[in-house]
Amino acid sequence: MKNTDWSQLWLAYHKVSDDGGKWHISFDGFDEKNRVINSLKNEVSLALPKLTGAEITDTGADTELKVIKDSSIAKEGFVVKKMGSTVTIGASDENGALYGMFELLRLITLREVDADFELLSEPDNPLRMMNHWDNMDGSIERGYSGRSFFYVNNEIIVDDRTRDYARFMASIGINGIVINNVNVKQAASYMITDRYFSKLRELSEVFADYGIKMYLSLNFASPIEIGGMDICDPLDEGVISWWKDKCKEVFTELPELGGFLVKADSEGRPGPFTYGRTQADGANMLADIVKEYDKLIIWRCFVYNCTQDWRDKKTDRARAGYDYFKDLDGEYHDNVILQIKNGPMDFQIREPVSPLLGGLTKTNQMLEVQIAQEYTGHQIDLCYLMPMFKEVLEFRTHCQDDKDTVADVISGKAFGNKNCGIAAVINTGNDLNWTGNDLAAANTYGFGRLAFDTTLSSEEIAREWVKLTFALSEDAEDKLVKMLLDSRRIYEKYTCPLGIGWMVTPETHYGPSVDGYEYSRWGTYHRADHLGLGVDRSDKGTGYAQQYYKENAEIYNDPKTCPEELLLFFHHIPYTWKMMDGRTLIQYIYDTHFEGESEAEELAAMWDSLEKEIEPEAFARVKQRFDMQIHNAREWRDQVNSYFFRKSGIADEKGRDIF
Ligand code: GCV
Repeated sequence: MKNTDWSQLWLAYHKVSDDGGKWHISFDGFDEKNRVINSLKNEVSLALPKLTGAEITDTGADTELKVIKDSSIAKEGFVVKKMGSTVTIGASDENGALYGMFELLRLITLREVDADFELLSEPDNPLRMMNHWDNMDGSIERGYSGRSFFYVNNEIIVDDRTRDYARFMASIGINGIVINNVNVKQAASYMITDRYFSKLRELSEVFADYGIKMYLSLNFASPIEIGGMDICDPLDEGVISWWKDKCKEVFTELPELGGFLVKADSEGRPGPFTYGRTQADGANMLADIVKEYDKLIIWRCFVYNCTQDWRDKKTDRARAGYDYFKDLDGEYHDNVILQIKNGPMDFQIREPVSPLLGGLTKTNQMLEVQIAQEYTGHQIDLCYLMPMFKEVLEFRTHCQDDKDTVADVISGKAFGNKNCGIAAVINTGNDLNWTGNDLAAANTYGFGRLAFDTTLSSEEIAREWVKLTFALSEDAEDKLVKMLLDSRRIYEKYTCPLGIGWMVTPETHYGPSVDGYEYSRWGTYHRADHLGLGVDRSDKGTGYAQQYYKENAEIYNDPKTCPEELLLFFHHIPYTWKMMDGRTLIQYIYDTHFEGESEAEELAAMWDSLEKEIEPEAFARVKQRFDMQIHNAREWRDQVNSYFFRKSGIADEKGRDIF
């Protein structure tokens, strides 16, 4: 049966059989009145009849479903077991029980419940969060799927859609949601005042029903903006006392709130630097105050001077995070978590892993990725991001001999931290299908699944999502999974080669503008001249490569050992440089851009071939996006190739037209 309810994403529960029979549900050790257990009951009562025609009954059941408290299972983990006509979900807490139920429903949808089985799953990351960049006027910074569903005209909305959203998030194991943009401006500064408390409480309770803690982004200058003070110096007694009173008020009014996320001293946002204080001074001041309420301060490391002049060849934005934060390692208090973007720059299609991850060894760390496709195609172009996230998670930092991957660091396995995990800038909005491009929901789903279980492969996640969302023949399913898996590589081919990044239209961040440079008239990101391109970040250049532990620093420092996909991130390379396969760099650029464009056309053709199996409206929505993607890919191909042809004066060996 085709999926026709796009508002339900992977919880559409399309029918898989008609022989569900009668189910009886019992609870042992869990309070049936608990809000999360209540959500569990609601979900199973909604899903089972839809999936299998099953009836929930008190007597004469064919299947016994037992939800049992089992303290041997890790926090938020679960066991799902089927033996004959008895299905058991074991968990040590309510979240685990809810996740176990979603797992069971997933297995039923995937038709994996015929034989007896036992499955144990315990979350790899303690915190699994979504960050919304929603503004209170209803716009979304870097949002590509409509307006905000949290805010309209500076008012907070809590409705059925909010509840559905909470269900989706719980179904993939998300346990924390930051509901407002890290750029906290105008009305959003008043979120921590009684203007919004009652609506915020309502919202936080919807989340709490699904085991999710709500968080707010905080304006560091709140003492000035809403408190009428002249300063927000984190070491000033008056400022500290203002925050104490404010936090008391906030956590009394919003007991379910998990804490605050802070962007300070970056892109015009206020912060401790104004007063000659460190990032640790700022974070610790707030953390000490919220500690009494058992809350967290999540402090972003995306701190850099956006107006720096790149004509100075030593200046390097990539260095900033490490330069500002590394020396303060060990100074951050226990309830501070540093949130670190996956790369040192800004969510480009290819960047090295941030050297801060694992570079810090005495500090709670959280990885920040972006599923909103700011630089990766705006949810117009297909770009399934799990392969990128897997690379980041599996990266060996060499912070110690073993247990040194990014996954080890952020899960707490490396250094024993409890306050740590992973967050994604989310890609949802008020569009019916939530993510603009229906296929972009694979990233929403995938992020949650991967955050919970970092060992899942990109393909396993893609296949699950396809099966849960569509009802396709095996052949069509294989095609769609392949499209997803190939999409990041294709996008990379027709856009920025070899880790150079950007070359994108400033401000909008969609479409090519090879020399496009944000914030100033000086410099380019690629630093191309008539001989070559790329940024020398070796010890002879900006020295960025030396921010890594020795093993990685040595590899990155030398263009001959540097992984080729990052060559131009780390080195300024002549156009005539021989790549590993013998091609010159310039030929590689030409070839990949021609290939990327034609592979984007192949993706579109593959989608066309699925027409008979996909419900017409969804088919048309996605088809329209592929048309736009092809147009975009052509523009990238032509602009990048002609730019470097003119710059280098070297013709394409294959004699193709370069416009
Ligand atoms: C929320 C990039 C984006 C900004 C974003 C910023 C951040 O610079 O373009 O829109 O601001 O990252 O992560 O804070």
